[in-house]
Amino acid sequence: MAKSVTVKQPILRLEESRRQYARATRVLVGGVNSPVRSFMSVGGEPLIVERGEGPFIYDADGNEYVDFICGWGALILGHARREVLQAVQATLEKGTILGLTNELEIELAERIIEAFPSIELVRFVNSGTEAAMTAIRLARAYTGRRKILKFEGCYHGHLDYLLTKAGSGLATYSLPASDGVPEEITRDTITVPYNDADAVESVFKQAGPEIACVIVEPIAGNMGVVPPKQGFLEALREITERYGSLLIFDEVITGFRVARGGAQELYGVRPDLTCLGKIIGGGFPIGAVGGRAEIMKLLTPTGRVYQAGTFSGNPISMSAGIATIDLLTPQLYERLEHLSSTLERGVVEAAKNSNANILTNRVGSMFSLFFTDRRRVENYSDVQSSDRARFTQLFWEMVRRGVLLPPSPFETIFVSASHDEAVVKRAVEAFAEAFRVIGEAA
Ligand code: KE4
Repeated sequence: MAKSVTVKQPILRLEESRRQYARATRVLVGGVNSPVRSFMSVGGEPLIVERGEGPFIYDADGNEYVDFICGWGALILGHARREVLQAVQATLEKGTILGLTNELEIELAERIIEAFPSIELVRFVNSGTEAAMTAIRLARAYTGRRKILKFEGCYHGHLDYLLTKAGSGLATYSLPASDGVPEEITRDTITVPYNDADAVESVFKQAGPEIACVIVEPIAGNMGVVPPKQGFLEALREITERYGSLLIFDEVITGFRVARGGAQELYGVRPDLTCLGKIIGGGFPIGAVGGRAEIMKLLTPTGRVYQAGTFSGNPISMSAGIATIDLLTPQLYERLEHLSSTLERGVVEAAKNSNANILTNRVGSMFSLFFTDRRRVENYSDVQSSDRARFTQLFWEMVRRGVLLPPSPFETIFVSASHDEAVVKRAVEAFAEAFRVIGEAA
């Protein structure tokens, strides 16, 4: 049971953040444009940030933080990477939205197809939400079926029929579902525990011929990081094939993150459709859905599944995505692995030295820690049993020490290629002091 803790505000100077946040709340709902930024889940006022540079982010008071939010996973190269900015500046010289197809869209799509053998055709959209929405519409059209199976704690964006027992902001605010979504919209959405292939099998035994698709984060990143158990993804592949349903991998986080070809490269399981986002936009708004040509061709204009978007494939997002992907070399992934494993080892060591009971889950440069005595965290209920109050204490102790974790235990700590050994060492030292303070306060 979470112990109630008084959240001591950081000792940093935060007056300007406070002033700007007060102003923001007068014109923006909750003072934010996405709920997880409100810091409500960690019981305090949010930072207002001014700029980012490499692994650092600076708030309105000029405080410097080592950033582990990294644009919620979009910034695998870190903030303001020179090559990305130069590519965008060169594109801007030719205008902004051009309104018709531009070569940059072809270039980025070719890179995605080269990295993802399961993808034969791509459609760019402007967010991960749109990618998931389009993928599900395609699955329903292709199979002629209505039902969708998703997993507790997975988040695929804020589309009506997937806002059931979702992760990210819904988990943060303990919302089993969202208001404003009529019951008949989610009636066809079946939700089972993550990593539970038996539950999937039994649902398919009952309703398999009605199920259009299974949508899954192949490595969950919206309940903290929860990797797939051995054989889980293979089971989803086998079951969906057996019943003629489609398998959708939501790789909005994992695409180009855990490997150039995402989780499907790492685990060797090929979905029918893939959702992408974040990294492929290089820090600009983006989403994409890709898959087998026979499915993708159902989209307008070649098919009857309507989908459209004013800014889809816009040159700015395309050029930032191309510049980013062209820097994702095998050496870069080796460096990310080295930095991330160093960080994880340091955090585990620091916690042990302060008798803080934590468990870490990590896949490549996606990392989470949970305050729990459990030996494994494999699904949403395991995550929910962790001590959120302790996480809140840790979060603010780290802010005090100039290290910015995602403001929720249901998010992922991301390491970027701009983080170096010195920055990781600084973060580990901050973790060690924070665990000590928390331990003393216990
Ligand atoms: P967007 O619509 O926010 O671009 O993408 C939705 C989405 C889809 N699929 C996965 C696996 C995702 O993680 C996301 C969005 N991730 C959250 C953070 N966990 C975005 C941050 C936010 O909501 O502000």
